[in-house]
Amino acid sequence: MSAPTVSGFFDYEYDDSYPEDLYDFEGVLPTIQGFESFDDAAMAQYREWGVVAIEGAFPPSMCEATLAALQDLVARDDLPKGVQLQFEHRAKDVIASVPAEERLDYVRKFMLFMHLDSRLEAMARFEPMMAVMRRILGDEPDMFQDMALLKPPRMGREKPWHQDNAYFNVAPGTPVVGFWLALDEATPENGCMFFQPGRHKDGPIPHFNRRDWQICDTDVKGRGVLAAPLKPGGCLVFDGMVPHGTPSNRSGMRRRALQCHYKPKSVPMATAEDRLAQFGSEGTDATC
Ligand SMILES: O=C(O)CCC(=O)C(=O)O
Repeated sequence: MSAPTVSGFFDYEYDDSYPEDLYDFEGVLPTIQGFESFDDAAMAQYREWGVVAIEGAFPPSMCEATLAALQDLVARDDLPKGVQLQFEHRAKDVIASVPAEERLDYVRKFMLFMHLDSRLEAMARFEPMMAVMRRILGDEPDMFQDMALLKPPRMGREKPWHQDNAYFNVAPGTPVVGFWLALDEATPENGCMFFQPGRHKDGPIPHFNRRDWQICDTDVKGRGVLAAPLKPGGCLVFDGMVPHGTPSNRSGMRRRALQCHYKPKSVPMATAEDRLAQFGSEGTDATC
């Protein structure tokens, strides 16, 4: 019997070490309850801090359907071109013998898959969430990217500090809203999100190719970090310019999450040159 075909590729071998105090935090991001609580005060916090945390945003049935859809998709051996499925490096020796329905526990990153399953499309177009997006963007939201970082137990590696717009070809000043949905309880131990609220106002920060395309560690430390723990079904709505990161999952707990990014429909995408002119470190004399 031949080994099962597995779509996807592996993360590179990496050194999972970073300064131990990189995710020290001064406090915890406050939460509101449900999208319907996204009122003027929440809007003011979004503008001021660049992030709002919402518990109980999605019903448990929708989270279960989302997880089932993710599990079904990564079990497929015929994923269409354009979909990116990346396993953790440490899954390399075992993945061929892992039952298809357990593959999700070995995935690092899954991208551009949302259109393949109506359960996921329903989640990405959940009207109470879209109403919040419309309010922030002042336009019809255009979902231009979807992704899941699954951070498997004891394997899931760090996503170093970054601004999301450093990854997107959008013109300077384009409002981008990130949406991050916790499918398991997310805690500081299993790799919840950490933010530097308010720092989106400082504009683009130089990014460097180190453990990832990231902000220099020394540019992060000691600058008002808040952790954003969430229960399953809780979500974060955040500005594409607010610095954030997630530590490695060194715990035995799953930390599955899904994220989408929205821009105003009337604003076109720009070029990689536009992006690097803002976030690239070459030519700016910056070192890391
Ligand atoms: O889910 C995570 O661990 C980090 C997500 C994130 O910040 C990103 O992919 O931009």
